[in-house]
Amino acid sequence: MNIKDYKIHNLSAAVSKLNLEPYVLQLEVDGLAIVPPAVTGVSTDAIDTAVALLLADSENITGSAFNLETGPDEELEWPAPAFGLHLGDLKAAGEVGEVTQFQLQSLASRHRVFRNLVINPVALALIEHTMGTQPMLSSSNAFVKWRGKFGYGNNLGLHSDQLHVPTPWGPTAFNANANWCLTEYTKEGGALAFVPGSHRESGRPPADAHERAVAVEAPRGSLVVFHGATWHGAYPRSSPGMRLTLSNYYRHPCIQPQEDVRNGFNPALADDSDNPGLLRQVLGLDHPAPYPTTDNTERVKFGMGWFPHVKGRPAHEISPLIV
Ligand SMILES: O=C(O)CCC(=O)C(=O)O
Ligand SMILES: [Fe+2]
Repeated sequence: MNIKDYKIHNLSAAVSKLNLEPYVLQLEVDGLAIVPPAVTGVSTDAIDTAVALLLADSENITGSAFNLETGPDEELEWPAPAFGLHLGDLKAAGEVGEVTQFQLQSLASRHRVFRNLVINPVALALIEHTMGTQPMLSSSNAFVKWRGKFGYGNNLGLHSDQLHVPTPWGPTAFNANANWCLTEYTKEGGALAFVPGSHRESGRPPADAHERAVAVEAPRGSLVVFHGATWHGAYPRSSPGMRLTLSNYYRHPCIQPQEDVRNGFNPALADDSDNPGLLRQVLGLDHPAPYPTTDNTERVKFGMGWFPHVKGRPAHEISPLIV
């Protein structure tokens, strides 16, 4: 199916047309589906472009060149802690290892290739299945990862993405995730780890959950979709080279976004995508909430914007209510 033809709220038709029944089954039973590149409709060229952009951005941000086969050319370190999270303290407590990963953020603003992945019909249909309603984007990030013993530590960093939602959780996802494997996923290569069926446990993982974790092994270009309740983390990368992941994180409309998409995304960029209307919808650019007020007159005009006026007269000209 072409992105141009995809419409939200026609889900079972989209699932059948896109041949997604096996992945809906995996989502239902395991809480996570691995969709091979041939099913996603995404070209190798698009994956190559995403990789080239992320490697260039990684060099631009850190100052070190990066190579898929060997990792960063130079050793990296975190900045001295300025406030809040003291990495130094965590490191002393054995909870942080060497620097082997960082994130690149707000990728929907970065390039058309990332915008098209946000509205990829296969990803959207599977995410919509987990939520039972129109998904919206919460954030679009990349995990840039290379070799290192520690990774997320002994418990593999297991967590559920919808961790801010009060428990007990039900079958409807409040968040769900589409991880695009921009490089091959193997256990030694630092693949995603997850606990099959954990989306039915209705809450966050216990301390020993990693004993039941399995690796998500998948070829480059695969799409991994998982329910916001599914316990997941990642293995450390023991093999040379890099693992690159695009994590498009979606939300149920009742959940606030991680990124301030409404104010941070230049709406003109939506036109530079394969389906501007759908992208605007998923980014929530035209969503009625929160009301887009700027000054007091605008407050009156936007909001509900539905006021009575005197019968038989044209609509009343409203002046600011507070000056
Ligand atoms: O692969 C990883 O490092 C973890 C990914 C993850 O937690 C996520 O995308 O929510
Ligand atoms: Fe996560």
